[in-house]
Amino acid sequence: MSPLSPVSEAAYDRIRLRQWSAGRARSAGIDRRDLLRLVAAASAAVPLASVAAPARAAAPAPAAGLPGVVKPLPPELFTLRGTNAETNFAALKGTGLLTPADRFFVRNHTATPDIDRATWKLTVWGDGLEGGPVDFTYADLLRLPSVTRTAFVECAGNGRSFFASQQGQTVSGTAWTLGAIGTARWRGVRLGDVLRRAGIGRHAVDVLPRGLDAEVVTDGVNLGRVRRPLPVAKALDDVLLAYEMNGEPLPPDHGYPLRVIAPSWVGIANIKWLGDIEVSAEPLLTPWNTGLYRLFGPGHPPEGSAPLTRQTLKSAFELERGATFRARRRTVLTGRSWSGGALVRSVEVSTDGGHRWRPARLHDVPWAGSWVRWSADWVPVRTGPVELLARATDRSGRTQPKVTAHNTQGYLFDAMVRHPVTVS
Ligand SMILES: Nc1nc2c(c(=O)[nH]1)N[C@H]1C(S)=C(S)[C@@H](COP(=O)(O)O)O[C@H]1N2
Ligand SMILES: [Mo]
Repeated sequence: MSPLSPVSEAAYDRIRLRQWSAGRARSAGIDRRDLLRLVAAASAAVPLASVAAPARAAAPAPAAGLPGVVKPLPPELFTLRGTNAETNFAALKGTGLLTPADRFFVRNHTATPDIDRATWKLTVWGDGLEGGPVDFTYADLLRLPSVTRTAFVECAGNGRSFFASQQGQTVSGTAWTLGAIGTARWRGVRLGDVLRRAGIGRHAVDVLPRGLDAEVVTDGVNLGRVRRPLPVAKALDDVLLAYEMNGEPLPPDHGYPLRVIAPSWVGIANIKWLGDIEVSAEPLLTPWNTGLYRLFGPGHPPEGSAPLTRQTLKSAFELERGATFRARRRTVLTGRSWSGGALVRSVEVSTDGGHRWRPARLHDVPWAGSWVRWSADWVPVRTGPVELLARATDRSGRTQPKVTAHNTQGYLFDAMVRHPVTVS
């Protein structure tokens, strides 16, 4: 089978997993022993989320913000979590399908770097090319055919805190609620166009985009710069190199001047501040597809599941937790549902802790890699505390479950989330 023929994601991952177990894949930019240590730590649920002190911060911290993030992070829009900022879902109410950049979540391993577009270039290199390295300036990229597409970027750990708060389970990593997602209209060039211009060979199997932000040091191990391989089949399918977000140049915190957009895939695949892309004739391993971004724990092999690819099915209310409603007053509950797999088919809402369910109205045509807005009327009758729930069903017939199977790093939480409110 030619590596350039579209293999299914699952088949590819099974092959790469076998290669990894057999020691036949290459560790890119990190010692194999360090990688094995990371994998061992991951299976033991030792926190891996601590990161180096932010280096080369682009700007001093704004009043309501973080030292490593350029844009303001006012508390009505964001909840700060370490080097990251989670979007408050309530702040998405009335914003339309696209998430404005001022309220788009930020996930930084270290800090937003300060990059000068005039001297910046993208280098494509590696033994998967027919020839030597090829550089692209910003102007070169603007001259290539441009494409536009709406896609969400969502952290694989979005919803992680509910493993603990709803299921009583210990997981490591940033304690996101449901706001580690945003949807934007991205404009840029096809990664496939850039790779073909750089002379990708038929023997290429992995494509490794790497960021220009600082190296990540965790538990005394330097993991190097943020990088995570994409199989060639995905790289040549629907992946963009984006220079615009919602019609504006990419904001510094979201990858200026160029980032990867890998629709439907885990957030880590969407490498920001892109500096170079290695095209490899061998499968590549980095911390972000070995110890990180696999499922570890009961039911998974010691080296973890295959690397995570697609995001899962989720729903969220555009509402503060603990919001209050007046009894006997009609109110419209709003929210969003999304999936990286089969499209959302329907959404149901419960206003009595999950006993009775009724359909929500969908306000968008479900579209791959995007989300669907929905609403449901509610006239609360009984006063006191109550839990709201929303659950989506996708076109494969799968409905969000009551419980997500545990994994040590708390990825891909897809269970229904109980949203406490009070009626007074
Ligand atoms: N270079 C680089 N790219 C990165 C990251 C990073 O820290 N550095 N974080 C990744 C992760 S884990 C996520 S979830 C998304 C977040 O994108 P955003 O900050 O634009 O919302 O970017 C990804 N790309
Ligand atoms: Mo992420």
